[in-house]
Amino acid sequence: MTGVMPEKERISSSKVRECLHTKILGRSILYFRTLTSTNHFAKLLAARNVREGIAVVAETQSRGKGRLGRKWVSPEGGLWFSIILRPPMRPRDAAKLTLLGSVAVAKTISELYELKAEIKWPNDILINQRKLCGILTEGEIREEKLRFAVAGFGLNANFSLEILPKHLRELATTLSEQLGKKISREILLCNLLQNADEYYEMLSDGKFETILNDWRRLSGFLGSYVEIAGCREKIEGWAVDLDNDGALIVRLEDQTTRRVISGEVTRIVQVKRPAH
Ligand code: BT5
Repeated sequence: MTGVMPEKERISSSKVRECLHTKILGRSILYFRTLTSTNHFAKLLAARNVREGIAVVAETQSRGKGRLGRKWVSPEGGLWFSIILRPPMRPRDAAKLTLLGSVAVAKTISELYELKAEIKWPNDILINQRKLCGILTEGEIREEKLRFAVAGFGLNANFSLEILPKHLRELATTLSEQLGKKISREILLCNLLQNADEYYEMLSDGKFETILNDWRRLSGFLGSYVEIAGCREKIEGWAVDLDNDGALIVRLEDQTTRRVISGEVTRIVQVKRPAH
């Protein structure tokens, strides 16, 4: 899937740098024509004690990863990148980084293109119920501390759905499909890093609540009736809120609530009935 794209259409990291005014994220941008996985590469780099904030971008990935060993299809024209982070947080708080990433993506998409992006907890960004972006946060734990984290973003930018395997065409969308034209991936990456950097600073300043409030405002998810498959059981109910750790609170039919820290949301039906 490589080698087809004309040079002028490739991502120019210098153009991204020119527009970037972040404190930490994107302080250095490493660009590759192709990698197996930007997350994989960023983790190798992070293990060598490089500074946080480095972004690793690849035009294509030959073995892009989703959660739980799933595959992320990464053709030319997408925006596939990972950021190395060293937040002084407990390993159990690392899910906050995914939440931070998803709210940064939703904010950026609505600001730049006026598209209504929804966040499907915990790591998907959808447009019209189709997946535009997925986030994969991985980390390394040492002596019960998070040594580093890598937040990987897979954002379907400029390619036709025809390129994707058949089973994904109904489930996925791309920005160029939504807008009927190609977008500048440099502007997208720059703005996304900018928004994520602001949220990252809030997180460092102990203002996770502000990020949560933006999530609540932007996600369009709360109030949905959801089915969540966890590793041990499947539950159904209304997604009512996120708690202060970013866990999802689900109200079941019998009015009891459950706190969900991970799982696969398999169905979302918007319901008019209030969840409380
Ligand atoms: C995710 O996993 O959504 C996380 C995806 C993260 C990808 C980025 S790309 C840069 C960085 N480097 C990596 O190697 N990974 C990260 P999950 O929630 O498990 O969803 C995976 C599922 O999404 C797959 O099983 C497919 O059904 C679907 N999928 C795969 N490729 C897709 C695509 N390009 N667009 C939409 N859906 C896709």
